[in-house]
Amino acid sequence: MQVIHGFEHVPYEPLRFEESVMIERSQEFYDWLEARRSVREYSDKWVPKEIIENLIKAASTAPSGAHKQPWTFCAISNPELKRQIRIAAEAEEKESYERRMSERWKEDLKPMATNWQKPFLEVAPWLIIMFKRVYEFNEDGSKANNYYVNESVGIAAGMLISGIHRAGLVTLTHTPSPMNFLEKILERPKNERAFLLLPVGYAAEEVLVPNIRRKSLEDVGLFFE
Ligand code: IYR
Repeated sequence: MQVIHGFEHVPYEPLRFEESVMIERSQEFYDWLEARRSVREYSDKWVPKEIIENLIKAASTAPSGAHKQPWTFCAISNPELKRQIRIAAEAEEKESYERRMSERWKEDLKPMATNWQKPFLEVAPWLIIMFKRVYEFNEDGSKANNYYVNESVGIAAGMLISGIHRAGLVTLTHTPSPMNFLEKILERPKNERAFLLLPVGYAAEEVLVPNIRRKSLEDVGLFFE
């Protein structure tokens, strides 16, 4: 144990593999993530709470600015709360689709076949709502800083989505806009802002997803060797 700038540091043993094993593992990881799809139609089949707890714990291992972990995950299975969330989300979405979104935006969304109706908010057994904590409260009520909050919560969201896929469940990144109704319904403190809503469950039988392709490595990766 060593003390650096007055803080304890301990040895860390990262996982290490042969190069050939790393190639295999990274290829497998890609194949496995490539098989993920966003799903909009859900079964109402129950998902045990323990799975959701593990997924939240896993997402909360994300790196964050100054290790402040500026997130709260609200996991909702309560049917009355899910109903309230659906009603409020659909009211916002209806307004968005009918008035707020540009024609160009709606044109871009055509492959997703979305509309203002969000039945998955009641059908999926769980909704996980991620809140970002834009600051913290000290014990005396004064404010303490968090850092790189959007980056930190975004990384945690990616890890949560991957975890849901790994568990054999499906999700969707739903961003009703504005989302502040979630802060009200869930009675969140003033320092929390809704970031992302993820329905979690099994896909409905015979679910369809848009026939879209991901960009290739050549499109997204540039190598400067
Ligand atoms: N929030 C709306 C619209 C929407 C926007 C984008 I960008 C999408 O990729 C999908 C939907 C909705 O959830 O329907």
